Amino acid sequence: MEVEFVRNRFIKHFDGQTGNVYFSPGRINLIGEHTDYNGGFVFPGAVSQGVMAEVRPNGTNKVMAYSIDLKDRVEFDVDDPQGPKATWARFIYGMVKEFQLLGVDVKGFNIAFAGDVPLGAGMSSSAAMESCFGCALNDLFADNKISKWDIVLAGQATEHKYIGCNCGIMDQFASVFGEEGKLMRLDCNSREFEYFPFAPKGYKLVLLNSCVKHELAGSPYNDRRNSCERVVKAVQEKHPERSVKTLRDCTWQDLEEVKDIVSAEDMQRATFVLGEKDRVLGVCDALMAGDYEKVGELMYATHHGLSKDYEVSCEELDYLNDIAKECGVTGSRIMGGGFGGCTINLVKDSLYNDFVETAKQKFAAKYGHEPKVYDVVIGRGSHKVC
Ligand code: GAF
Repeated sequence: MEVEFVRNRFIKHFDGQTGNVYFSPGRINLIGEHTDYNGGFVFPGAVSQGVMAEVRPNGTNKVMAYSIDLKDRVEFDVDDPQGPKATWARFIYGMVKEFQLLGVDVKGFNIAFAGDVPLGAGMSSSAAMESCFGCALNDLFADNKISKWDIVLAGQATEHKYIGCNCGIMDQFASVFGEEGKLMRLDCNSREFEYFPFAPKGYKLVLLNSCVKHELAGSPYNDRRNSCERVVKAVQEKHPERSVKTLRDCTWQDLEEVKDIVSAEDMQRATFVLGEKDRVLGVCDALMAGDYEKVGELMYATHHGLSKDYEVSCEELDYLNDIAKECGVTGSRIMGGGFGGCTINLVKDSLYNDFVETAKQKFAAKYGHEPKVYDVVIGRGSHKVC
């Protein structure tokens, strides 16, 4: 995204002066879905698409915000206890509130922002906003003293308290910590992570967007999390002597022991999560061994689990996955929270054109429109642009 695009609008919609410009990306996730809020592993990376904001303190206590994409303007006081109604503005409000809780004296500012992360595509446009606003608040009002992890947690708290999505920390983590050309394996329990350079020779990562829009806030996403927590509670009751906090601390034996206490549906969800934990570790080993066929096999297994056990797929995503299989694509699966959005595909260079063309044709024949295609470029995390 071009700075001039945001700057021209910032100048036009405010007092003609310029401010500082910040950028934060959306993310992909190679594997490890719905594991973050279960204390498991995830394997994300930042993408080149993101949110760019120009921000300037305005000497008042008012935030004057302009969404370039929605052509909407909202004002609120930094001490307003309720905050604005418009969802897009609540992301700014939430970050302001969370920074205040961190002890930062946030003053009023003018902000205009735009994004090129497709909305509802499972690429974390929300986290891109949160971390971009967090990066700006940190620079303008906190001398950059707020740690990256605190920005990640402020973003997650914004989702929980002001948006209504009880998400984990993967998306905000990827947006803040991302590095060019590198994926990251994060242990969501200990928060330890490692960078993995990712440039598989002879393969590409490509996203196919079904254009079925997902909306995680107030959605079955939170129900999935509740299912997992019910299973954890049952294991805790069986084993008060152990410290069981999340499904990460549960074994297959634990699941077996509570299978008659929890519902079949909750059990099915927990089964997926335990399997997914192993698959992320399997992908790490396979990547280190350069075994992309194994990586792909595990991606298909994840898709199957997300579709049949965790039940966060939809007909369109399953169809894209079937097409990938038919075309001989190495690995393919739903990416992100699910209920719509994209599949992520690991495809051999030699098959790429055939796969993308076939997917476009077949999908359009069935659903009346082509899927959108995004070649993945693993980009840099949150930063000040100028
Ligand atoms: C969404 C959430 F925001 C993440 O925290 C994560 O749970 C993901 O869905 C599923 O892996 O993107």
